[in-house]
Amino acid sequence: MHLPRIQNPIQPEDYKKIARALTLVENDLDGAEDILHHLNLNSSAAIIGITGPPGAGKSTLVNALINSLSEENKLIAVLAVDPTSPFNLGSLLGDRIRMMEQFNKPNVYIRSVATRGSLGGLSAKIIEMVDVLRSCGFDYIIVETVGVGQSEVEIVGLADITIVVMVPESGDEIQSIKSGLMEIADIFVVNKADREGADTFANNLKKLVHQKATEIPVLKTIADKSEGISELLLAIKNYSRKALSLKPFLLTEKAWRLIQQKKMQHIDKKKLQQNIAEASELKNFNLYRFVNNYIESDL
Ligand SMILES: Nc1nc2c(ncn2[C@@H]2O[C@H](COP(=O)(O)OP(=O)(O)OP(=O)(O)O)[C@@H](O)[C@H]2O)c(=O)[nH]1
Ligand SMILES: [Mg+2]
Repeated sequence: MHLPRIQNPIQPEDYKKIARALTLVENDLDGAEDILHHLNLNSSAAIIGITGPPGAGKSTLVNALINSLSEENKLIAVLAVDPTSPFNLGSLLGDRIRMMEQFNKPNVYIRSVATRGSLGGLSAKIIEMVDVLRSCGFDYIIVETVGVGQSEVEIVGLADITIVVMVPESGDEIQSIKSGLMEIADIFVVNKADREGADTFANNLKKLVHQKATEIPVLKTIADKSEGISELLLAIKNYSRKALSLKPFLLTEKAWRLIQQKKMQHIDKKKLQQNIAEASELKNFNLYRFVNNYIESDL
């Protein structure tokens, strides 16, 4: 199957081809390997990861970014990673409605991706799906994920630029910024800057971030009014140039995850549980010895 090399406006048959290729790759169906082995990855697409707590305004921000980038005639793809938690169903429905206006834009492709929950966040095939989109010729590929621990870390290996979205009410989360988020964020956005406490929160965040002597921008936005979006886009574009020097690091992160997936694909967790249940009945059960034996016998 040949991937289309798209142009603006994207042709209806190309939308179909993209959707089909993504489905094959996402579900590892026949033809998926063939697509992946013939990707054209020389394009200069920018992969933007957007993560942050539920309801921070990530989708609204994506919407606003799409509007601005469309004015520049860019081709944009969005992968919205659905959280598996049923608590998010309400806002997911909201996402669909909010993003609906983009479905009429001939330069935009939007798809939601189910999480497998396996690694706590991102879908197992998200790296491959992004590369399919890159190969089709999109200029910007945006991946939205809800920040739930692991997925924030995973997104680093995937995206050229990781944007962490916070809100003025995230005061309590400042601890998590200290312990981890700082490493993954290339840009911090304080969204809902129309709310009380936004300036204080943004200033505290700035102080914290700049203590580490890094030059991570901290920007304020009001996504639903498209305020602060041009500043954010500028920061994204400035960062894209820097990201090039990180390429071997990013490629290593991706390779790591792909190898992990391939190595693990034959391991059936249910069977593993059965085996452990049986083995742990034995008197001198030892998990470390069990794991060693398991690896030697099964792989
Ligand atoms: N006051 C205010 N509300 C906003 C702003 N940006 C988004 N919202 C609202 O916040 C709510 C959540 O926005 P979403 O864009 O769905 O947030 P999200 O982070 O994508 O949510 P999940 O995908 O469920 O994690 C919506 O009702 C938005 O209209 C903002 O800048 N100010
Ligand atoms: Mg959302």
